[in-house]
Amino acid sequence: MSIVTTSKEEQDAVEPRVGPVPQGEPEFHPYHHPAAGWGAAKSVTRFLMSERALVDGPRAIMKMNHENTGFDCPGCAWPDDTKGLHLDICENGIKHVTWEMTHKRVGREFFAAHTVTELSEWSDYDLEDQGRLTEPMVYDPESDRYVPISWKEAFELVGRTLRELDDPNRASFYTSGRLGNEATFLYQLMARELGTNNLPDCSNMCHEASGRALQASLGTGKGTVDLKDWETADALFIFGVNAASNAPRMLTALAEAYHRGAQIVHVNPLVEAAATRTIVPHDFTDMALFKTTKTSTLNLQPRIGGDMALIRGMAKAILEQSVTDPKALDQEFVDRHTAGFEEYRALCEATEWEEIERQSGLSRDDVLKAARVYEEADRTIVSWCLGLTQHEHGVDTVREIVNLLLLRGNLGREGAGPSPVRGHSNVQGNRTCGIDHRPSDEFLDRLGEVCGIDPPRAHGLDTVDTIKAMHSGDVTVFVGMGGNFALAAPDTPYTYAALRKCELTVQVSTKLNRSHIVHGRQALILPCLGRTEKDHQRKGVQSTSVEDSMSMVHLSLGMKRPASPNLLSEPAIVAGMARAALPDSETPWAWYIEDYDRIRDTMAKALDGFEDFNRRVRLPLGFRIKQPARELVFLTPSGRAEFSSAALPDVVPAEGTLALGTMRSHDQWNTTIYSDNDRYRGIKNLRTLVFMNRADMRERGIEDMGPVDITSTARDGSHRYLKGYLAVPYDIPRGCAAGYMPEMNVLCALGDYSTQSDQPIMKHVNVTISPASPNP
Ligand SMILES: Nc1nc2c(c(=O)[nH]1)N[C@H]1C(S)=C(S)[C@@H](COP(=O)(O)OP(=O)(O)OC[C@H]3O[C@@H](n4cnc5c(=O)[nH]c(N)nc54)[C@H](O)[C@@H]3O)O[C@H]1N2
Ligand SMILES: Nc1nc2c(c(=O)[nH]1)N[C@H]1C(S)=C(S)[C@@H](COP(=O)(O)OP(=O)(O)OC[C@H]3O[C@@H](n4cnc5c(=O)[nH]c(N)nc54)[C@H](O)[C@@H]3O)O[C@H]1N2
Ligand SMILES: [Mo]
Repeated sequence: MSIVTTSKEEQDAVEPRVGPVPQGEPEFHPYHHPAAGWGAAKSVTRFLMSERALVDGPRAIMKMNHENTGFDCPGCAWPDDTKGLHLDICENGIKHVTWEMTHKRVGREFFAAHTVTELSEWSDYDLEDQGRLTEPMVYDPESDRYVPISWKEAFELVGRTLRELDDPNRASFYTSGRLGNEATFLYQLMARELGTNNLPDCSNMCHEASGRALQASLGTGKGTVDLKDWETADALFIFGVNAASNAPRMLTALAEAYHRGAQIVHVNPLVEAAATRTIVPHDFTDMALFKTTKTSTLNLQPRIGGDMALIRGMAKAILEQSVTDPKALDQEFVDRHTAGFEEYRALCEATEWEEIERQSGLSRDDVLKAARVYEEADRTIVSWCLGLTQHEHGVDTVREIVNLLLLRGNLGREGAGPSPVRGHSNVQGNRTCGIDHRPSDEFLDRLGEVCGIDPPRAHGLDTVDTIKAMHSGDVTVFVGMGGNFALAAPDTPYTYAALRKCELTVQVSTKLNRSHIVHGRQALILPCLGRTEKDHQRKGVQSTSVEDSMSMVHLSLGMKRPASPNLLSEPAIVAGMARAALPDSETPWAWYIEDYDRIRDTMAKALDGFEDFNRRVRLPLGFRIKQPARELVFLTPSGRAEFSSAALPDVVPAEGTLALGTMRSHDQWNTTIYSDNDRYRGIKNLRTLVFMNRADMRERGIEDMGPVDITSTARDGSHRYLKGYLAVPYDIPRGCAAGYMPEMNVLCALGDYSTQSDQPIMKHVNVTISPASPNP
């Protein structure tokens, strides 16, 4: 791998403000109220008012997540309630829907009035706040403005540029996880028919580690549990997720679990709101009576990256216990279904308690407490999100979770198993439907046969490799199906420079964002329908399907009038590009778009688990994709669930340095910022902050809310900086710090990605923090 450095000039070229102009002085008051409940209700009302959607908003929300008659919440990937509870909605889901339904529009007059250079100085908040895009636009270098272009000409520009490439691998096709399954399938088909597997996606920055770990251990890239399992588990371990903000409907599951007496253990360097108590938002009696429910029975605060040591400690304790109490271990399950146990047992024995304590940052007592909960539970689910995956050793850590589950046979039965919390609402479906830069031969064989193409076999580029290749000139065409690549990717200035070197950048989007402003020599903005909107095609109104975190596939049907008559659906945009780029294609692109059932009929033949797709997806709750591991069928080399035996990584920060985790505030959706507040963490009017342990602050002479400079040091020794951030004294272990993405992507070196998953290391950035130096 080549060493990547960022020059000072590249860094200075970055626009610093992402969020809105703060509405007042920065404030920090620790939050002591329950999660959700009235605070959430108040916040929703404020948001609906600001988007002028007080009438449409609530009406749409009543249609959200209905059994196959509404649209799927475009927010997180938490599954819909299986009991037909129609109001399973949350504050942030409402915000994401309302954001899409805004009455504001960003039309040709706007683009005529502002040069791109001028817009590059705008905050990301202001760019998106202009409202929904209304027609295709092309960059005009002479006037430095985006000007209108017809769809036909836009497709022709994409087609021509792709056709002229001397190698299809000079193009890269990014997917953000909102894209529905049908568009996803066509998109990957187009890329592969062109001849490339360059299919980077947001999952490369998100759950790549989970997929690889589960694949290696269990022969499936997904979790094995569903909501019913959540409803019957005796113990829930929740690692590294800020559920109250990022998967709020989990709160309901936690409250229910508490009521039935389940143990709920949260493992997180920060005690997040979901680890305290909640008012279940759709329980009207609870709301009326301010009745709170606890959502935690034990909180453990390991150091950043310390989870694997904690899990190893729990496994060690179980194995020690099993010497005197054979019931602690499910020896029969281990013998029948697993491989590699003896090696793992030896490794646990050899791992010293001191090392476990040092690496986890927890006392042996705390580790034993967690082990006891695990041992006493008959059915255990372990759930996790980015706190575990965005690390160098993310794969090993997720595999360690599986190790722990296997010890007590917590797999293939009700109420037990691994349960990753996915990010975007259809990020899991994207993978299932072919967005994978490392496709298996079986997948390609079948795709080739069903679709009559000869798919390329060489692995393609992921997110990090795409950025490197754009920077070096190897990739010259970038297509973004949704998302905001410029801001979401690590090493902001380097990523900007990479995008600017492209011959053509194409962004399929709903709103104006940074990825339109940071563009290639030629650039297109292609505006698409949102999920809430009616998708009219030749054979009538179409719905698309999505897959949630727990492998349920169901239909999503938009019912709002489109934001503009000149929008196309995502499948139609893919087909338009494909027809222009592949004039001799035998794929019936236009025919597919007339009726998405036709796409689904092809998917049924090409994809595993999609048999009889059109019928099953119309069942009231859709259908669940078969999970072999759930049936104790393991598609691994040994045919068994495989224990992994990885050494504990050294995660203790070097003297004077801190491990910094980048994360979301309550009021944002990835690169979309709703406000400068982070209610559950007690923050108002501030995003440029760093949460620190007070002792670490004192040691460095940093005042409460005092200005600091942050310097990261990459593996290659290069430095990156953020200046003038405010230090917030917080309940976080010593040696750890935390702050917000996407601002902090400036600190993440592109070269610092996991050697196990290729995921950028976004939760363990090596930094020094000092009182701010006065401006020169
Ligand atoms: N409202 C809202 N919902 C969202 C999103 C959003 O931006 N806004 N984003 C969506 C997407 S794409 C995703 S992937 C998910 C992300 O959901 P999360 O994983 O909750 O995302 P982050 O905000 O990055 O929060 C990471 C959590 O991990 C903790 N953490 C950091 N380092 C460690 C560690 O070493 N160990 C442990 N145990 N914990 C650690 C942090 O304290 C924080 O609580 O949410 C999805 N849902
Ligand atoms: N430092 C740091 N960086 C991170 C992370 C982190 O924790 N720390 N998290 C990473 C993770 S988990 C993820 S998933 C990525 C997120 O990366 P992305 O998915 O690329 O980014 P988003 O911010 O979700 O994309 C927002 C944009 O999507 C477009 N959009 C919204 N709805 C639709 C739609 O229906 N169709 C289309 N075509 N476009 C739409 C809008 O134009 C909007 O501006 O960021 C990653 N970056
Ligand atoms: Mo994500």
